[in-house]
Parts: sequence; structure tokens; C-alpha cells
Amino acid sequence: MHRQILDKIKAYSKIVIHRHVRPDPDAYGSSIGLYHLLQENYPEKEIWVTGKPDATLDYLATLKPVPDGAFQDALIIVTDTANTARIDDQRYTQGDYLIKIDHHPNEEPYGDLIHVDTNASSVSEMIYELFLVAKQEEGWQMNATAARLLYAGIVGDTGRFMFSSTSLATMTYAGELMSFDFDRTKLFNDMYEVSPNVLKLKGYVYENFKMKNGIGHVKMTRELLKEYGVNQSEASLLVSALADVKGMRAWVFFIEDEDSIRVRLRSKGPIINVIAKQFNGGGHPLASGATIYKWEEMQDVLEEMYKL
Ligand SMILES: [Mn+2]
Repeated sequence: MHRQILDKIKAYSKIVIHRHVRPDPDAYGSSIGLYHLLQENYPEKEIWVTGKPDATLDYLATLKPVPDGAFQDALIIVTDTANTARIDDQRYTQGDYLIKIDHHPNEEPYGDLIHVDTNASSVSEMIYELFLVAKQEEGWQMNATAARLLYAGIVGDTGRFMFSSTSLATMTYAGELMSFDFDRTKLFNDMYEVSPNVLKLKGYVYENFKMKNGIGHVKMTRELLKEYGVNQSEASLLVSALADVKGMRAWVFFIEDEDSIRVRLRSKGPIINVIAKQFNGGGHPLASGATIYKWEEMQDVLEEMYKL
């Protein structure tokens, strides 16, 4: 598979790299990291990386617009994107040949060539693996810019090497990437510093969460969010805060929005998306979301959780 990808890269003089909408560090790391690798090793080729810039990831890289003409006769490589609806920049259809490189389950097998490895911690890790083969067979060189991006992608998708997807290969590659000259302390600060308001609300979560029979919950009214100066989507990011509570099996955040109450469910085992489906929602078995419209319904959701 690596050989086939490298042959296509060699064969095309124009290459455009895509990633998914609403990007995370692995989306940026894998796509822009690959872009810098290709630029380093094929300076004669016309190479682009596309997707709507996300200001929260400016610390990783800034992007320039890609002209329509770039896609004609081009090799298109899409990283970290499970399905075509989530590909950022739908002009990928205008290319000549399409390669998918991803680590999500291959539920929509799009593209002329598909390289999916669900055991990979991140697509940034997969790009590094591609580099190792290319280094051996084609003499590719790594540079610090690409190394920093790939490292950030691995760190992001492994939750700083804590998730179970972290393998010996992950650590080995990350270790090799560390040998390049970039500021890891600054990178970690850029990735994980949060605003004082959000951190204070996190303190509220730790002070005020309730737990019964291994089921936790937190209630956040609009007044509370206003008092802390935190919006609904920022508050939603705190849902992982209860993962470390001893004895916690599953938990739910109720966050009041303009005209509804967002329900964020998380679990360490019990399948909770069945409950999400009962309350106008859905999602993954261990991480899903729902919506209720009155605070009285909060108890209904909790009762379902206790039953489970
Ligand atoms: Mn990823």
C-alpha cells in the first residue's frame, strides 16, 4: 500500500491534500505535515493543502486559498476523513485520482486507493509510517516543520499519549519526531492552555457534580454560564472532566442553551447512545448527545441512566 501511494505521488506533478471539516490537530497535522514533506522532497511539483482555516489552530499553521485550477489533473489525497460529506473543500471531485488515508472505520470506502488503518493512533502516525518507507525506498528527508505538525497530530489524537490507541509504534515515532528542532513546550502550551473562565467553570464542575450508583451529572443553567462568562460550546468541552472520578461508570452534562437543554452523555462501559436516541439524539456507544426542552426532563434522563 505504501509503495502504491508513493508511485502515485511520483507520477503526478500536481497534488492537493484535503482533511475534514471542523479540524482537530490530527487533521491539520496529517494534511499540512504531508504537504511540507512533499514540498521538501519534490520541490519541482505543484503542491497544495486545502480546507477552511480554523483560528483555534493558527498556532499549528496558517493556510492560503487554493485556486480552482489546482485541482485539474491533480492527485488528491484526503487525510483523517471517514466519509466524503466531511471532506473540507468539495472540489476534491475535480481531481484526477483520489487517495484516502484514514484511521476511522472504513464505513464509506471512497477513492481510487484506500489506505485505512484503524489500529493507528492518528493519521499523523500513518503519514510518519509512509515517510519511513519513502525514506528507505526514495530517500525522503524530514524537516522540522513537518515533524512538528505530525507530532502535534499524534499528541492530539492520543490525548497526550494516554488513550489506549497509543502503541509502541506511536511512542517510537513520536520519539523520532522529537529529535527535530521545534519548541515542544510552546506547542503543548498552545494546545492545552484554556481561558481562566473555562478553568473556573471546571472548578464548578468538580465542586458540584452529583453521583449516584456510578452515574454522575452536572447541571448548568444559562445564568450559571453567564456568571462564568463561558458559552455553551466551551462548557460542552468540560464533559470529559468527570472521567477520572473513581467509581464513575457513566455521566451526563445538562447545559442550557437559548431554547433547549443540551445533554452530553459519556460512559466507561454501559452503552449510552440508546438513551440519547430516546431524547432526540444519538452518537457513539460511549459518547453521545441529546436534547431536552424542560428541566423537568432531566430527571427522566437520569432515571434511564440509573436503570441501565
Ligand atoms: Mn485523527
